[in-house]
Amino acid sequence: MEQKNRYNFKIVESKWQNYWEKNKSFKAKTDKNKKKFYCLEMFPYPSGKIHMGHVRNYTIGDVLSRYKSLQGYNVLHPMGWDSFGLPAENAAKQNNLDPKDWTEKNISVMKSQLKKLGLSIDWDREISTCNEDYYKHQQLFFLELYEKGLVYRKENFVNWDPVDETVLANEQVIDGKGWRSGAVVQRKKLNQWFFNISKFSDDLLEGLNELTNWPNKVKVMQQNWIGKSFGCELNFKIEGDLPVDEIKCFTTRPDTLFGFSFLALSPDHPISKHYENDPDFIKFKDECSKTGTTEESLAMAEKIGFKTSLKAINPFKENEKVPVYFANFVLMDYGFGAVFGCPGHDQRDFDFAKKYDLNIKTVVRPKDQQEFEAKTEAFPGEGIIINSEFLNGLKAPEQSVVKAIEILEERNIGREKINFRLKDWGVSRQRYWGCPIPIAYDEKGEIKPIPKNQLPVKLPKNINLNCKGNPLDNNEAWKTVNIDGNKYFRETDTLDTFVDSSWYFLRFCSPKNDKYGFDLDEINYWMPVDQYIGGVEHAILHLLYSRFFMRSLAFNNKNFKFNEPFDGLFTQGMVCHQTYKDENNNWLSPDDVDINGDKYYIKNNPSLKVIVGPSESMSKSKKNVIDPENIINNYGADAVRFFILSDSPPEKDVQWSDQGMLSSYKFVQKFWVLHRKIIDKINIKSDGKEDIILKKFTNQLIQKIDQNLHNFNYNVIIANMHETYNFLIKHLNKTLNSNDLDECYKKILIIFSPILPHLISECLEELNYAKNNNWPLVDKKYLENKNIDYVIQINGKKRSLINAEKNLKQELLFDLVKKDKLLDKYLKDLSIKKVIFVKNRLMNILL
Ligand code: ANZ
Repeated sequence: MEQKNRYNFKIVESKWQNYWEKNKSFKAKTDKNKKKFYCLEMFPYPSGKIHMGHVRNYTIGDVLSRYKSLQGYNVLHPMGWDSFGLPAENAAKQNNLDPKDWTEKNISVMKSQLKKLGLSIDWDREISTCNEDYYKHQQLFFLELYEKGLVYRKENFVNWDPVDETVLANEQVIDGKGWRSGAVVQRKKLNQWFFNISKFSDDLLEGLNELTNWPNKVKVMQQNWIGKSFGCELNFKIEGDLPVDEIKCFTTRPDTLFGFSFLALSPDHPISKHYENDPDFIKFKDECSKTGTTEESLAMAEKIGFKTSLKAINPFKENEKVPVYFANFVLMDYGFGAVFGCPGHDQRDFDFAKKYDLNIKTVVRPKDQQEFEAKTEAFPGEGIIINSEFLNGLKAPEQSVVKAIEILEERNIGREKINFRLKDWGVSRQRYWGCPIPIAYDEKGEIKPIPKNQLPVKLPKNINLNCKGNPLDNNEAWKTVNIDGNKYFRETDTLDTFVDSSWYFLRFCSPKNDKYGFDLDEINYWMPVDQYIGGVEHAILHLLYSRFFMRSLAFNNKNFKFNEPFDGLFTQGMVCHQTYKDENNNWLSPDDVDINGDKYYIKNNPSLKVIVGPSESMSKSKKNVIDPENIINNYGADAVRFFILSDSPPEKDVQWSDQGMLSSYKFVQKFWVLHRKIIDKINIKSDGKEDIILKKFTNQLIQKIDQNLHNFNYNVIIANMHETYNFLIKHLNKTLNSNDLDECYKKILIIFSPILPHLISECLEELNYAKNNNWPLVDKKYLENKNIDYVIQINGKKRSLINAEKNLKQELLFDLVKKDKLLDKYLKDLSIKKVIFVKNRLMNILL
């Protein structure tokens, strides 16, 4: 790194960081007559340090924000902290700290790291969700939603860790066991708070059509999550010794009713009441509670059932009666918690029928097989209906489903129904480090919302986290609350942190508004977010919750006019790195590995081999991480920004490479050397003829960079920058007009400034141009290219390129050939036998 003395990036970068800081350059302007651009990136969790994923995400957003602001937009480019959540609580537990102290320390480290990257963030708008002045507004929203009937409480199953006596999130259940205690997780019913997101299922689905600036894959994922199913509800007549006449099922395949062989109920179906004292049923329910609560875990688990004394009658064949079971694969919160089993055409039903020796009847055959029987597995595919009387011969499912529903409706047994997979959003978390739910209960357990003038409900300080269960539940003093002179008990659950991040983009528009979560004028100006840049891991929940939150605020509120929070969405790829292990199968960090040619060994220990694994997205657990701060300190923020954008399109994964990082660093250094040369040239003050070539190059470059910025082809911009360097270094020997050079070079610097903000600020300052902040316009007259490159071959081999006017005649091109220095040595002494000329393409000279 002996080149450092050429260009000391450390000094330059900190100088510009200080300058921006002092001059508040990135403060969002609120002159509302100007067009605005709201750029939002990931809302970071303050885990301690920034990672390369952050570097990539914020660099992409920063380039865009700087570009828009040079184009004259009022740009809002804020940053905040998604600072509630389990890691803080766990870290605090382990190290005997206060979660707030831990969180704030992390925030200050990460903030200083982000500043080093030179991001154009309006730090005056910084927010942190664990601050009272953020969550008090959220508590008010909660109460408003409660008044609107969009929040309710109901009993629901949770993953319960019986050893830690705590509720586990789905991702904390590993192979059916608690991640900390290792205890087998149970299903337990708890009273929980829910947001009524399913009320908006159709609207959330329809709304996707408006989102033309969202990647299609994300819309498809949302669509699948919302899961609209077309089918019907069906009443089955029941016989038996219990007071049950009918059971209602939801089905998407009423056309398979002739294959009906059992009816299955969720173990929590109301009918289970009749069995609650039956020891065998209790045993069965116990078994069921050992599988998790997620749909995937239910689908994977072995199918088990409990046979009732009831029989269900097939509505299409009244003399056919089939057994009724409770079965573990039926969910209580989908449809009606009851399924009619058709083993021939549904795999779960097939597995169940095999286990309990039930009938398997085939009622659909593949189009190309006349004789068919579902013997070894279910056949859920398309085909032709068979063995089904009046449905025979219909195309399944498109004709047969409609026909079956028609008949069921005629006979008054069922009716068309649309169902959504989307479930209401359970927001209760039994944890300390979250936003307290602003609710209390009286002695009888009746709900009493905390009066709005008693908000915020603050988290208590100095609490013992090392107790079993929820620390808030153990804090008697905090739990009791006086409302209107009466004693109540606080809700001790806190809100899911996804609630915190469902409206942060509104808060950024007026982060200091004390009266309410946002100021209407401000959101009317800034919202919706013009460009959101995030990881694809948020494609479903976070985006859906935010879309719901907007709808819930707009519900019964004429003043709130937004349904969609994010107009444009861009999902970036991951940052990946090779993985390393030692011979004992332990992960190794890249810092522990020495590389010599193609040999990898443990640092300073050539005798200890390293096993190189595939490149995977950087993760702490595999230790394949590169610390951005070290890299910034070694190579400078500009080089890091340049590298992280260089290799792949932003939507694809990028491979970390030390080599790539080094060459980005070299580019920055090289550019500085070039800059010095250009300054010298400009200072010579020569006024030769107009430099058309340079002007053309510059204007075409502006156009290309505009397009590439617009299309998120940031990696192509890096290639454009390399081209520009190569062009300028050659062209500099030819230029004589210092005015043209000055003018064009300034434009080039401005359009490079979003990528290399520190270096370019320094270059512009030398030209007394640092305060200029206008994006250059393309001068169209230089765009039209009248010249083309002619390929000149000697005996069929390409020996030169001649740039000349289009439609040149053979003789004129030949004159240029004779003057071309590269061709001199071939043409000097030899005689020309033949010249082949292809108009506007090439000239081949045979000697
Ligand atoms: C009979 C049938 C026959 C079904 C067949 C499928 C295939 P989607 O598309 O996801 O909406 N189902 C209904 N309620 C259920 C519940 N509470 N728990 C588990 N499964 C339930 O799925 C609809 C299908 O899922 C329904 O159609 C029902 O099984 C099942 F050849 O009815 B089907």
